[in-house]
Amino acid sequence: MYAIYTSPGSGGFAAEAMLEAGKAEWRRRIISTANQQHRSAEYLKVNPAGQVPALELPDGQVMTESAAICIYLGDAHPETGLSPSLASPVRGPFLRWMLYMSSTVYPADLRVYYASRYTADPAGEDAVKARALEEMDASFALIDKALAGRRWLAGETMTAADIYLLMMCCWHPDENHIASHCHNLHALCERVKQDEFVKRSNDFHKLW
Ligand SMILES: N[C@@H](CCC(=O)N[C@@H](CS)C(=O)NCC(=O)O)C(=O)O
Repeated sequence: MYAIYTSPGSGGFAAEAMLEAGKAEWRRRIISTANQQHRSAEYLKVNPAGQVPALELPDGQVMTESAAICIYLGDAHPETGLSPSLASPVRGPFLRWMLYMSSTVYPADLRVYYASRYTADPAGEDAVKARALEEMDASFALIDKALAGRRWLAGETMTAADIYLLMMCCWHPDENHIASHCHNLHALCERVKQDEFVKRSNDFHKLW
């Protein structure tokens, strides 16, 4: 059985949609970041970085990094079609977008939410936040352009990249930004929200 360490509204959202889609046996272990449970000595033994999500595999190994977890679960449950195989021409674009989001958009979002961690000068926090938001918006504009004429980010069917992208968009501090500035992206998000496994993950995460 898998176990996912997760907190409401966190990067666990995409991982849990993948677990649901894979019809895997799994359980949720709630680590409330709001209550600082991710800083507890017990949880730091699971993920020394003190972050969620973390996935415990059936053999007891622990994986961290939300994008890696999603790619892995898609690979482990190929019948979902959510992680295109190495034999697929879509594998390259799929990995490209997963890593782009986890290495660019997600960190920019963390700078928006935890601005105080990114400057030694308390007076600089607003500037950190403003620049990080600009970076998020530039990334969303880039993705929106790449989506012109496409239904999905990679290939012709929904993949984990689309679920991950929905999560990034839901984290935008201005809930109207995507709908008003990124029309292709907004349409994709509305499509992904219809997926039953995504809906089930959102029952816990309440991203929308
Ligand atoms: N690179 C990590 C980032 C994980 C991360 O920062 N998670 C946030 C929640 S979305 C967290 O644990 N925040 C608590 C904190 O940093 O104090 C990933 O993709 O999994």
